Amino acid sequence: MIPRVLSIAGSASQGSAGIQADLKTFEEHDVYGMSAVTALVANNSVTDTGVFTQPVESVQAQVHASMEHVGADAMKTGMLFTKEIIEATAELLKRYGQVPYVLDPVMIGKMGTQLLKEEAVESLKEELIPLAEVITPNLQEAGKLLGRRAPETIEEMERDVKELHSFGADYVLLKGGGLSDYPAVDLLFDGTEVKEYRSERIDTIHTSGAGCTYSASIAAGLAKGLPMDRAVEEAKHFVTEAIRHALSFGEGIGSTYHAAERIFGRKR
Ligand code: PXL
Repeated sequence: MIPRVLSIAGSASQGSAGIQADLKTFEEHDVYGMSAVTALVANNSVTDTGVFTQPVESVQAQVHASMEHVGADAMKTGMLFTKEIIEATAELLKRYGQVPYVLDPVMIGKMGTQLLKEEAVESLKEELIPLAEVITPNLQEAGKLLGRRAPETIEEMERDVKELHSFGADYVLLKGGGLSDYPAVDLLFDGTEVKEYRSERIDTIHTSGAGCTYSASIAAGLAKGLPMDRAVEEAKHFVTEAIRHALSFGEGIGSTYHAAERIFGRKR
């Protein structure tokens, strides 16, 4: 049977991030994608014009519907927005989530919009992170989870990736794309060893959806049965090409191109 992946996340109308990025990425990986939408974000390349939250019962009904009739080989969460949705998601994962679960701790969108309420950060830490196979924070999210400033060097990233592991996920992937003085270095920690994934730094502002695409690609790899280090390695290539061939729509931040690896291949 085709591997199946469920994403519980927000809709990003621009088509670059959120559920849209997840489903496009799943399709590129030949896995069957499903969604439970937590909130709708109306966004364009310059600004977000509205955030419309779904009621908890809607999220629950969407997950029940896909899990009872299709089932999943991996799950992913993105924008969860409220404490109530996080609590409901934790219950749903306990019921259905005996499969790898990728938690992307989405907090603030590229346009500066809050995608996780301030008062929900503790619930994310206490209720969801311990259920995750891997969490994929960027530098700002790592800082927020640890209650201090974001790491600014690779040495600080190494310290933080180890500390984040104590929150209870099996793996932590700390993404260093925001360290502008370095190549794009991400660190994966399994509790014993830090593994490094490097790619060249691509000079573009059009990176909307990069984090969603990366975590969705990892979830697809895990659904296919790849071990974590291989799933991350493949996803790092996938997102690097999606950024290299980003689409400069509109007047502001354009979109990562989810089909880039298929259309253009990998640059070696
Ligand atoms: O890039 C993070 C992100 C995630 N999820 C949704 C978003 C965004 C950014 O705009 O809108 C729904």
